[in-house]
Amino acid sequence: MALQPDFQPLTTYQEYPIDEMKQRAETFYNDIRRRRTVREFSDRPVPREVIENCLLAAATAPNGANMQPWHFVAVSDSGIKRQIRIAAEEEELEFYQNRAPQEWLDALAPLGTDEHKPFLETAPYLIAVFAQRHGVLPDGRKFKHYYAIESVGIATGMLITAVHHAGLVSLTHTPSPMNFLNKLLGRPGNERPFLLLVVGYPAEDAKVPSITKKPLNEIATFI
Ligand code: IYR
Repeated sequence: MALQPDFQPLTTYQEYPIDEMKQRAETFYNDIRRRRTVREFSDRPVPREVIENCLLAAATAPNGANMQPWHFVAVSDSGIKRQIRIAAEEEELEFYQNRAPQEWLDALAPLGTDEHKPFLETAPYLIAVFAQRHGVLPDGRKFKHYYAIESVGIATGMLITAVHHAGLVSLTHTPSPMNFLNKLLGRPGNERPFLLLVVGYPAEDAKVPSITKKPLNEIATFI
């Protein structure tokens, strides 16, 4: 039997005067545009509470039929981080040496990436994001998750934003394939690794590639 709708007043919405709205939109843009993907991390520890609040923020994401088809594994254990590094570097070596077509390697060239992933051990937290392709009822029956990948993508974007807002940096890392994460982190077969978010402080001498973002008139059309 399907549940009946149960509504309550919208009490959390806040409207701002137009000038304040303009200011907020501009201020937010100017803050989020400072975010850079970082590949050189400090080993400085990060409070677990910060990670918890970032995950709670991510889990407020809009998602298909509110099934919240995600699971996050926050890894700070150095032994598990090492195992993740070893497994990821094995896949990455194969990727850079054999699997990646030249066109893909050419596209990555400006980023200067290679198969070495020391940040997987240096950074204080690795957050493995899993997408649940379907849900499982207590009796073991499966039920469909709608728009699972879109939902997890939105939640991950919000997680990245929350991490930035807290004053930390992140790296969206996608060792490919990354099914080793299920085994290492003990996640069930209905969960597919979506990405590994590396989180922490940047290394003091961290460098980032000189790249630019497309201008508004290329990314958007107003009609
Ligand atoms: N997973 C590899 C390759 C890689 C792919 C893309 I697309 C990037 O934007 C960056 C890297 C790696 O992590 O090196």
